[in-house]
Amino acid sequence: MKIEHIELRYVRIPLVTPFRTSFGTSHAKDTFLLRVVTPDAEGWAECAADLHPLYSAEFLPAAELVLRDHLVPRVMALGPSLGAERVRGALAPVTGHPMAKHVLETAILDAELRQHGLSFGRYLGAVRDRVPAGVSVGIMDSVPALLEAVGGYLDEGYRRIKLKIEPGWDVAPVRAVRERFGDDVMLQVDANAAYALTDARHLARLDPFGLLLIEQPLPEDDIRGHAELARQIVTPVCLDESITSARDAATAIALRACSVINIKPARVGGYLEARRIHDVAEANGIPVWCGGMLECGVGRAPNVALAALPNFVLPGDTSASSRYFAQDLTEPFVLEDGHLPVPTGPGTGVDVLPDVLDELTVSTASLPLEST
Ligand code: NPQ
Ligand code: MG
Repeated sequence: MKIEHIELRYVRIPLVTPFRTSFGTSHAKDTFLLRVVTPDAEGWAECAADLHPLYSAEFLPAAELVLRDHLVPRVMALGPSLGAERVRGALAPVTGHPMAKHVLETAILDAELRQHGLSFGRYLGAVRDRVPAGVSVGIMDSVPALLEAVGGYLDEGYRRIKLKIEPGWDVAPVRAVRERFGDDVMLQVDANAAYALTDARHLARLDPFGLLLIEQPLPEDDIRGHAELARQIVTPVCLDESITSARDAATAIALRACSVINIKPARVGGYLEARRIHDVAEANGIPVWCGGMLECGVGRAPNVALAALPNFVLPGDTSASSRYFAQDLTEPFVLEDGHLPVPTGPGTGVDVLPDVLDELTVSTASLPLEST
């Protein structure tokens, strides 16, 4: 495959409602779309990094720099042997930056699959044509406001509720949701690393509520802490930020630091590594689910395809477009009976809407293809 042009489109998409987590509040989705032009097809992908290095160390301006100065030159140096399955190896000498690697590999994979008329789902090994949708509910100013939001999502048909938690907003909101909506609601919580191991006894107060899991209670590098916490609480421990590769997954599983894994392709450097994590977890009897980074349709489509693999046995954060955006950059993903359809067209199976893209574009940059 020959790359003729690589372009970054920075976009800012307003959120329908502010999204608060233990690390901050977002009012809009800021990202860039990476477009790869080849003689036979175009590929598109969405960068999952935020403007600020809060969820992880990566952030958008750094992703652009590492792409321009380090990642794109290494991929171009592959010459005629360039292909999506070669990208991870070519980029391996560059330490870290999984989200920058992910956006480049995914755009190249999209171009390749479009060229061959193959969908992400078919390529990755999807076994379902639709996936159950969960929703991630931000930290609110009050319990009544939370109950109104959760009630609305349940009315829409979401199959699983995830509450964002932090110290001071954990037991009370979980109790309130259970009391109002009952024990049958599939309910889980996500701390985004906001706790310490010394909070173990406090977190054990969540045990009576029958949660599916608690996601990433401790800092990302604290695998041992998660293993110790998992011994002290009944709620299953799920890792998100801690898992950046299939090797991480194997380590965390072996050390009993988690009994569930959240797979985000962006966090692990792309869909090929995401599938390896799926396979490692499956071989160990560890269920996985597909996380989300407030993606627009460009990034949501391949996530939905991934979530159709066999060991994605829990509903993911693959919500409908309307959960985040009044106007998506693609045709919106719409909830049908609590599920999203797995796209079937070539590549991601979705296309950016040119008029919406123009309206929401903040700036455009071309990446030089000659190594400097
Ligand atoms: C998580 N996502 O599982 C992440 C965290 C997250 C759906 O809960 C801008 C960009 C804002 C990425 C807020 C969900 C974000 C973001 C939260 C990721 O931990
Ligand atoms: Mg998370």
